[in-house]
This record gives sequence, C-alpha cells and structure tokens, in this order.
Amino acid sequence: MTNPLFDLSGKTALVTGSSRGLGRAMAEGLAVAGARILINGTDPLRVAETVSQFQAAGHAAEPAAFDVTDEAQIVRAFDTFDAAGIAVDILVNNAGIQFRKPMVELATADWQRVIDTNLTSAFMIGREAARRMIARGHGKVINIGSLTSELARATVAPYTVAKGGIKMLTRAMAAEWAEAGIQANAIGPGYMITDMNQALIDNPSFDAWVRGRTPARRWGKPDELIGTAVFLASPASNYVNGQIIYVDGGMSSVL
Ligand code: GCO
Repeated sequence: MTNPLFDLSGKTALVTGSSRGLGRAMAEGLAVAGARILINGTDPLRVAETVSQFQAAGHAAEPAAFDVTDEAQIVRAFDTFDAAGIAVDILVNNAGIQFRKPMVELATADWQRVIDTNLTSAFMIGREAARRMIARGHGKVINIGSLTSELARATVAPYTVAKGGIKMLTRAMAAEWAEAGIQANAIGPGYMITDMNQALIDNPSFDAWVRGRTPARRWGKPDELIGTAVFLASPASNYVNGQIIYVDGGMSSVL
C-alpha cells in the first residue's frame, strides 16, 4: 500500500538524460512510485531501447528524444507533448556532462559546452515546463546539482560553475514560481558510481581520496538518489521550495 504522500500515480515525469546513469536510476524510482516517465536522451535509438526496457519491467514510459542544449528541439518537444495531451507534472533536469582540464588549458568552446548542457538546458526546459505548470497551478521541478554546487575541485571549473548555478537557478525558480503552486528544488549527488566517474573510480589514489574524504567511506550508488527524488516529486514536499538536498555520504558536511 503506497503512502499517498509519496504516491506518483497519474503523474508524468520528464527526466532528462534518463537512458543511463543517475537519470535512469531516478526515472526507474519515479516509475515504481507510479509515474509515467518521458525518457530523454539525444539518441532516439537508445531512448527507444530504454522505453522498451521500462515497459518490459511494467513501467509506463514514452520516448522524448531531444538535445537539451537545442532551444528549438526543446520547444518542439513540449509542443508535441501538448498535442498528445501529455502534461509534464514533474521535471527532473538531470542531463549533464563532465570535462576535466585545468582552466589555463581549457578552450572556451569546451567551457561553453559544459555550461550549456549542465545549466542553460535546465533554464530552457524549466521555462517550457513552468509555462504549462503555472497554467495548471501545480508542478515539481527537480534540478540535479552536485557536491560541486557547494565545493570546488581543481580541473572541473565549468562543471563546478554550472552546478553552482543550478543551486541558485533552483532558488530563482522558487522565487518566481512557488506562488503558482510549483515546488522547485535540487538534489546534490556526491561521488556516485557512474560511467562519468569510472576513470576516477579506477584511479587508486582518487578512489582512496573519495573514501577517506567521505564519512560513509564509500562511493554512492545511483539508486541511493531515488528516495530523495520521489520525496521532491511527491505531495510530501508540497511546502519545500528552493532547497538542495545533498546525497553525498556526508562529504559536504565535514572537513
Ligand atoms: C569530479 C566528479 C564530480 C562528481 C560529482 C560530485 O570530476 O570531481 O566528476 O564532479 O561527478 O559531481 O558531486
């Protein structure tokens, strides 16, 4: 018996970057809680394969393949949702890339690509979703930040800046949209076991640093974000706004 506070039955969630990694884990968790998932990625074939896997698992899922950095594709995607009678009740701005290089060696184009993918996309997609959520008087926006929303690490400046921006964009969304019944919040994952981090996990000294620097003494697993995602997507968080919840084993809380 699902507690109605955490029940997403009848809701539709758009999760960007949900064909793999953290986005896929959160999408699966929202589906288990009852939501229909719009699976997003840039590769239509990979999106279709993910949709098939979700449906085979008994989850309601539809494809929503578009490039989160392309404003025209975002607008077209939401127009398609409108035409199909699909209301996005929950938006999870998860899509993101990493690019590790010292700033003095960093090309501006690489800087911009990370900012566009990890931050500007959340603004553009959030704007399209909010225009419709405001009209309906309710909605949930969950932006995916990072430990680096709070703390900087050398060689990941554009990622850090983008994720710091995600924290403040979340507050800006709360400032403008809360009175319309929209709750905008963020999740700040710590060092999680993902493809993006595999090179770090495989590096013995970096692996030891993460384990030593994290009170939980381990890397996080993608499915450990599900509880926070379901909470922020559900009625349980109807009076929570502008917050970022760190799911990081305690790393951001200690020296
Ligand atoms: C890095 C990592 C981090 C993690 C995560 C930490 O190079 O330091 O990629 O950025 O992915 O974002 O919260």
